Amino acid sequence: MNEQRIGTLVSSPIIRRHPANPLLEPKNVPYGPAMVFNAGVAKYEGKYVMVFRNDYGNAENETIEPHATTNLGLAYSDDGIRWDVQPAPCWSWNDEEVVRVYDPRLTVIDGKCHMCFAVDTKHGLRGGIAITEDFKTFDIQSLSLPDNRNMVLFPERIGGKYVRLERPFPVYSRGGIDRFDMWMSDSPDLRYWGNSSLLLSVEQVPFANDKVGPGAPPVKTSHGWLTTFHAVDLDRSRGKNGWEPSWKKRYTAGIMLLDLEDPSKIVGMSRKPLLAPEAAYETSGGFRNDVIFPGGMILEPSGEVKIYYGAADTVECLASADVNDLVRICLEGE
Ligand code: BMA
Repeated sequence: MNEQRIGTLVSSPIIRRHPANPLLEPKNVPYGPAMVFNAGVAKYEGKYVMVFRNDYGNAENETIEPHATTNLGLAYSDDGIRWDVQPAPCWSWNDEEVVRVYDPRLTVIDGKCHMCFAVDTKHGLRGGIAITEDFKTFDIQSLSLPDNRNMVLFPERIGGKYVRLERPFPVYSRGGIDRFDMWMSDSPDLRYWGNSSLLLSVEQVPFANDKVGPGAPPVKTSHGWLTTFHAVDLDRSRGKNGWEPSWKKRYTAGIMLLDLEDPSKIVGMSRKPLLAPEAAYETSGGFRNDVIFPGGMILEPSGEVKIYYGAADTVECLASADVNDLVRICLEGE
């Protein structure tokens, strides 16, 4: 299949990258990862908490170690900008069946921290949900059927149900290639999930031709649930773009607004990327350049929305925008 090329993309003028970017990079982590990225972030018990992904390898000779070495790290912060990285990883999972867990997303529900995560197993990719109160033990509530990934939870029950966004991988029905969309399911108890419906398809996003999936867990505004998503475009003419011998994709972050009572309804969506790879730490020197992968979003009392994202699959960054501007570009479709 020939993908329509997307061409140059730029970030929205309403978003500002933090001058301290990258907020976290491998040299800040005392146990030797080569990539530190795709974090979940929440405000929890009076602090900012971040759970981030560590992958291993050697940036100098551009080799990565087997995925089995992936683990999750932990950091705390008083301001969401300067992070105190804990001395050891907080979780990893590798056994006869499970290869690794990665890409955590944090949502506080009823005062407890809920973590969604991706799980590579020997029999497919699964999406997991766990509850943790101390970031030492993770009480797993459910693991999806394969293949599913990129789950995020809404911060409160809607119509009495937990709601999650997710990205299954329907290969055969979508032409045997990547063409993955964003779905939604609900649950009475975090264990049994159903009422699944399609939320956002690749075709609806002008800056995607490959896949779209959930970003950070949604935040509540008076106009609806504000939520980021990742949008991917593939251009087969791209070649080496990072440590990998060949990397033909680009990941951008989009933004949309979902109905407060029925989040399966999209109230508005910006037709342009919110964040497209432009800064040096997004476009060069990484494992996979031109990747922006949002995983944490915090609405501050001032109206500032902090958006945490993995850049180039190698470092963790922050950008922010005013909540009214974000709502406006969704409603105007700007
Ligand atoms: C996705 C996930 C992310 C990663 C992205 C770009 O499919 O694996 O963890 O950031 O690819 O490599």
